[in-house]
Amino acid sequence: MIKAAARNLSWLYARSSYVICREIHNKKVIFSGIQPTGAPHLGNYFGAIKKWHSLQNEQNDCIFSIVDLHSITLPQDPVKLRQNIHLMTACLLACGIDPKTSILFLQSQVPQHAELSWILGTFSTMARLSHLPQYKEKSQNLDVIPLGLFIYPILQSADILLYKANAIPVGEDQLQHVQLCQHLARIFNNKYKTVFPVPSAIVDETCARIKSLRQPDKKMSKSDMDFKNRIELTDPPDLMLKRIKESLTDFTSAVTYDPENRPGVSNLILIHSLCTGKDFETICKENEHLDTGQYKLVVAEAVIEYFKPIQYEMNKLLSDPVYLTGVLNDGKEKAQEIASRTINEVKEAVGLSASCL
Ligand code: AQP
Repeated sequence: MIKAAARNLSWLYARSSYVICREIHNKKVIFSGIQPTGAPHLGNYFGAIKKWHSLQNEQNDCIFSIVDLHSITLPQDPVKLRQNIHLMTACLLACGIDPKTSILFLQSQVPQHAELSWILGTFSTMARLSHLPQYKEKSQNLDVIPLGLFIYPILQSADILLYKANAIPVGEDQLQHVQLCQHLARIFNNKYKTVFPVPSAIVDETCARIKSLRQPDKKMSKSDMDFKNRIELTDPPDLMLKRIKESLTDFTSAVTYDPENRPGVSNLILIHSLCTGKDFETICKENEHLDTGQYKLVVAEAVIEYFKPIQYEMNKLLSDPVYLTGVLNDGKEKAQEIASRTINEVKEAVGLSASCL
């Protein structure tokens, strides 16, 4: 009988350790970043931040960075940049990023990002970087192209690999950059037998590319000079209404979802769907008696309602800059601990180490 009980007990242990192992195995290390180039817009929120929040709540190891080193690839006013760092911190917290369960930090406070970026740069080629679509798009209107604009995808790879992240939640615009990171991880692993996990992008197809309001063939973007193209999370309700009223639709008045032929109204239906959880078909059916002008008011109401609690929280946080600085300082400590372990491993592998002398 005692033997039988012991057998049962060991079976129980074996079973529970299997469950625990499986959970550890399934737990992902998530890394993602956002530039402090202004307030986040609906594209940032639905394409990235909302996913960060759900990944955090699924008990993954989440590391989120406000990537200020990336933001200076194009000129920034120092006073405005500092303000934007605080603003972005408040926005992320208000959107549910919890600094107790996730690491939230400012990229420039962890110098290992720049160090690893240099090392990875020695494995990359100018040919590969010059084919990246974001570089081509952003450099086409510049007479003089800053070097940072050319090499920032390598810094992005360093951001990811420094934390040995295996999953990167991003919008569609970042897919080629994650592919570059995969390529660099493989090259490094082959050469030095050091194991960087080869990360995968997590892209939610429905909201991977929220379009610009007035140029629906382009993505909504913070760096767009025309504010009318986006809705920022900090926009007061009347401004959100104004932006949606001024959005570009077409000469057909019906509310129908057809992203190919009717990108403007389809973008509004997508935003409406993301704010209400209703599917496209239900939305079109419910609003079939309206023309697109009237429908814009319905969309605006949904957007305003959705962001009301986030805005309330954000305003509270913005009135406490000491707390915001404290959050980033705590995050820096935690990020540095991981980053310094990885950079030491990398330096050792490459031979950048005096330890064998
Ligand atoms: N329109 C979008 N739809 C879906 N996801 C988007 N993202 C950006 N725009 C959209 C995702 O948001 C995350 C943060 O990206 P970012 O800081 O580079 O934001 P941005 O709006 O793209 O900012 P900028 O200043 O306008 O950057 P660029 O220079 O890229 O045009 C990323 O995961 C991004 O995919």
